Amino acid sequence: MKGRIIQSTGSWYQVETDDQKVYACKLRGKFKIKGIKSTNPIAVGDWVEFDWNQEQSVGIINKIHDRHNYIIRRSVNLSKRSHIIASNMDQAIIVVTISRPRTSTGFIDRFMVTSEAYHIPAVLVINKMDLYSDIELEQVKALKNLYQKIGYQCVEVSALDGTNLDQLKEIMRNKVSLVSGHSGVGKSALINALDSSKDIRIGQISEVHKKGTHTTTFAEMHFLDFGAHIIDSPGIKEFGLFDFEKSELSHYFPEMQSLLADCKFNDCTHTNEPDCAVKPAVESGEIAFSRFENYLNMLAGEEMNMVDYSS
Ligand SMILES: Nc1nc2c(ncn2[C@@H]2O[C@H](COP(=O)(O)OP(=O)(O)OP(=O)(O)O)[C@@H](O)[C@H]2O)c(=O)[nH]1
Ligand SMILES: [Mg+2]
Ligand SMILES: [Zn+2]
Repeated sequence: MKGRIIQSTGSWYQVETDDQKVYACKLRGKFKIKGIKSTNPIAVGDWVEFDWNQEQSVGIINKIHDRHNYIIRRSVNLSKRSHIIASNMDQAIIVVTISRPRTSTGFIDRFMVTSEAYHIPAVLVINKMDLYSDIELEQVKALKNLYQKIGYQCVEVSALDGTNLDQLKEIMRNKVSLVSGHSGVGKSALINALDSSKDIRIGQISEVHKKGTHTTTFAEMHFLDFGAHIIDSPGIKEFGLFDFEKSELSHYFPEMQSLLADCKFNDCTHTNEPDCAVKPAVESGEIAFSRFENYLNMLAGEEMNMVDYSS
């Protein structure tokens, strides 16, 4: 039988077949996947083959299919092991909020750059539209204009009152979407709102720090009744970058990429080089200053190597 891993807890895996039936499975013996030193040999999103034992109600996974793409979180400790968060997704949805908690453009841009690097389309979802002040609504507008102009799909939603959830459903239908973002932005609440039969545990926003409390602790794929797969994942604080060449980074900023041919040097980093085409575009406002600033921060190389998309 063939199915897709929707959850893994220790040595047990929940495998969903094409008819949305779920089977509890274990791994046959030791599994090693070449090239990846990960703490989990099988991740949410993986397609596997398994034998079903009717009497014992247990499946044995005997084959894992090649991954189309995957996201790795490198462990911060000394062992060079990493954890695969999810694999085989069609798009990555970043859920952000203006307040409670606040999401910075630095965080958004790291997410967008990583998605670009591995050709996973990214969608920006601005949640909690029900609670913003007039000033915050202006910020929503600015954020939406900024990312739409670059070419990203943006949706303003509210899990609480249902605003624009139909629009989000259209974006998600017939696809596998990874949902990511800070703790407390409402990733799990959105899933519950998109499909009323779902009852995923949601957390509180701490009154002191206005932040989430890390309620979701492992990735899990859910099938939603309008025909979509969504991978809920634990909130992340920082989104580090993969290793890249300095002259390569601007390739992952679509609005810069179209100008690169006009820079004098083809390895231009758009910092101190003469006859650069990107810098004048920042000065004229054609490229948003926040994008360029975040580009420079990434170039300076802080907080790298925490999360990695690969294909
Ligand atoms: N006002 C308002 N509150 C919301 C909305 N969506 C979620 N919340 C609240 O935000 C809090 C956190 O929601 P969760 O769904 O647990 O957030 P999460 O992103 O899954 O957080 P982690 O699992 O910790 O990563 C809960 O108290 C929700 O009720 C919304 O659209 N409007
Ligand atoms: Mg959650
Ligand atoms: Zn340049």
